Amino acid sequence: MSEALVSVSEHSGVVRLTLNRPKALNALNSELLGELERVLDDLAARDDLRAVLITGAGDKSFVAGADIAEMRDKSPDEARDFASQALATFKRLERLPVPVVALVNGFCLGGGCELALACDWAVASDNALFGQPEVLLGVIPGFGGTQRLPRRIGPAMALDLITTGRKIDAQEALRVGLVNRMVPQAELETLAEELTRQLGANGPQAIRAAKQAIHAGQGQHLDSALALETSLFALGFAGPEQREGMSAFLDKRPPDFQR
Ligand code: CO8
Repeated sequence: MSEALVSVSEHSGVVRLTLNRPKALNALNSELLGELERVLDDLAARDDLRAVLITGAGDKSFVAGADIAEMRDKSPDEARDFASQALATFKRLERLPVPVVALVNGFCLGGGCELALACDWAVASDNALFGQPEVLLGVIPGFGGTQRLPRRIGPAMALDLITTGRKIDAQEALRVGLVNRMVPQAELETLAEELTRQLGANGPQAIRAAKQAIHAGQGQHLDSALALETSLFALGFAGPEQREGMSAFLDKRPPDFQR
């Protein structure tokens, strides 16, 4: 049997997805995207899911882009279908009700950068390299880059990266807000374990509500977004999680949130 293109492991409800085509630097082809889509559908149906971490196999690359060999001979209609498949898959990731974190461990280019942008946030090893080099191939980003990149780092910086196709290192990615944290490559695994521990231990309903409030609120007027926060905040007092969290504080013990 051939090896899975998306490997899945799990600890305390925190699922780690590893994109597994290291010989092609984990480039995204339609087979891998199809597998990712199926895995995400399974995850979306779970109410015990706490968080998702997504990374690339090997120590050289997160994802080096969409698969150029698969794309080269496509007609416009086939190119549209390929882009639509990726956009739909990334939407599934974005719409998971739990935090999704990209663990960027090397090349994060083109469709790889667009995948990281569909995650809630990204952390990177110091060898990571980011860019949208599509113009060097005679196309524009087609997996969401022209829309999610300016929303994350501002239109001027997005235009700089997309029109020059230049690559930036993890330090610059940190400075412009493309990644939240950067660690030496040897410490990325420790950071992943720390994130797994934190996201697996904190109040699961509170974490889901926080993601819902932030995502839904972005597209709203501040007044209605604040009203949404108030509703979700109050709803938190309807379940056992708030009582456990506050009782644990007052009892001077760690909280034990039921899964
Ligand atoms: N697609 C297919 N294969 C790839 C890709 C890719 N994106 N990137 C690397 N590979 C393969 C190489 O062909 C090579 O294969 P082989 O060993 O069989 O020759 C193997 O991975 C290793 O790559 P290199 O030998 O090139 O490794 P280096 O360390 O010398 O270089 C780089 C690493 C700098 C990452 C280099 O491989 C590179 O520049 N890759 C392409 C990066 C790129 O341009 N990415 C953007 C792709 S376009 C895109 O993502 C647009 C999405 C929108 C699509 C719209 C839908 C139609």
